[in-house]
Amino acid sequence: MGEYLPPPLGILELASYLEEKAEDVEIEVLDCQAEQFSWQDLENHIERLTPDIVAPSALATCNSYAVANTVGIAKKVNPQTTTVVGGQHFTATADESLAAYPEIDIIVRGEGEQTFAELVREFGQHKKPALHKIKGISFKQGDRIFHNPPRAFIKDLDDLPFPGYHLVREHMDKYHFTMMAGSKNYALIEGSRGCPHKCTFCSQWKYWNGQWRSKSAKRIADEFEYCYNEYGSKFLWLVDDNFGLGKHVDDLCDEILKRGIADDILWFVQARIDDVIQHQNVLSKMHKAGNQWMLIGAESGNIATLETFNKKIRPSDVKQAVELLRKSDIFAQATFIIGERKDSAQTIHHLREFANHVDPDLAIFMILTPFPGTDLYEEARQNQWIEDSNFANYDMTHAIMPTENLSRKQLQQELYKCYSSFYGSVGRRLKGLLAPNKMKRRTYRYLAGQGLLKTLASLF
Ligand code: B12
Repeated sequence: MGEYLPPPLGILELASYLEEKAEDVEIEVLDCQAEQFSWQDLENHIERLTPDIVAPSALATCNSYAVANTVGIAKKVNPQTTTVVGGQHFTATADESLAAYPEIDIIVRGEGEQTFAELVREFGQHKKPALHKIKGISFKQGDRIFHNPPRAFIKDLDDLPFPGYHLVREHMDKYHFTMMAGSKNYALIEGSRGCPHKCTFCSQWKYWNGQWRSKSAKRIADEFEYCYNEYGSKFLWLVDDNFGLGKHVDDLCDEILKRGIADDILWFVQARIDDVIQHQNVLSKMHKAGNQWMLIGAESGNIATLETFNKKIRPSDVKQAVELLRKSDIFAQATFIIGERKDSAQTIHHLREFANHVDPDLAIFMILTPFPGTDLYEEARQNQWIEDSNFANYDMTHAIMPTENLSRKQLQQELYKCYSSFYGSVGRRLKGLLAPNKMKRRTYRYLAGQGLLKTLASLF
């Protein structure tokens, strides 16, 4: 993805909720990436700040050791500091993580806002906090690990305060995503949580219990406008797993257009291919309202593989969706997955042909990764398919498991071949550099200087 610095949205949402619901709490959001902190800088900072609670963001499984290291540093500075972690990885591995990392005191499982606020209030009010009564946490007491009952989800996401961007105000000008938006200020906006579909490789739907909850169109547009006016954010990335594309998107576009900011912003969404087809009428309005980039999950051109993934689309839908996006001048990024158990050199060769046939503006090839929390993880563990248990490599670029026909090394080589087949084509590169769509021209110019293939070759 090249050069980027994203704002830490998850932790900013927790922070603004705390500000609203837990009085007398002093909050500092420390963005270590924006500060370019070393581990030593972090240690010095924690020493100066003397926090009662340290709660790092996690985002993805591949960051789990960095999270453990962060709370380890907090404990080293002061063993009395309470350390709290959360997010998908630690929710899915609550038992193992508490056992493996003595430096983690408490895990907030699932949706964080209410649980974390209640926890912080409890610590503020009582010398001996009554952890057993707080729903949604797992914790250690002595040698025993406790898992309290889960907490119900927030009913209406419009009740959440805006993310606490003011807590990282000094960094707002630094957040950027060069490949996607050049030097435009970059902000993340959450329109909805969860997804009703149940793709076997995805760790999100189980985490959000197969439910999809959305903020209202007005509320999402308010956040767009706020980030634009207050921080000059012109590249707005909607983090929704599944943007939906139904009537609420039509309404959202009306709201954005009404506010007169559409021509000056660029926004990005992830959507399902069947929704692109079903709601194709909304695409041109989306483009008019500033949506210039959409990510769609194609995953495979093989019907059996799509069924194994429980993806519920047909290969022919992929081509149709890309064409619809192209017609609306929305830059189409498609993802493809290799490494399904039955994959062989031949099936992946077919996938490459499929990707070339579908011809999205940008293709991302990923290796099937058994993220904790997925059915795939359980299946892979039971069958002892997992050969790499270093979570730092769980980034969909490293091969973690072999297939029935390919070793991990061969799979890694196949990933390289996928990129080199798609981007090695001189015709595609030229078409990209001269494309009528300005996003495409910029992306291909950027990619040309990235040495992507060299990096991928270094993985095997
Ligand atoms: C935006 C985004 C990015 C941005 C970064 C954004 C950032 N720094 O904040 C970019 C593009 C850079 C990115 C990169 C990657 N990403 Co990403 N990303 C997302 C996305 C779309 C949104 C994240 C978000 O802000 N969500 C909204 C917030 C509010 O939700 P949340 O983080 O889950 O937090 C809530 C709770 O989980 C909980 N919580 C979370 N953390 C904590 C911590 C504490 C202490 C507490 C109490 C509670 C708590 O409370 C919060 C409020 O309820 C998610 C999918 C998704 N919709 O969440 C994928 C996702 C997190 N990414 C994923 C992956 C795999 C990656 C990459 C590895 C991809 C790659 N190959 O490079 C890299 C990893 C980079 C890195 N080392 O961190 C996967 C992770 C899967 C997994 N289990 O590991 C996800 C889930 C996508 C998916 N469907 O598979 N990503």
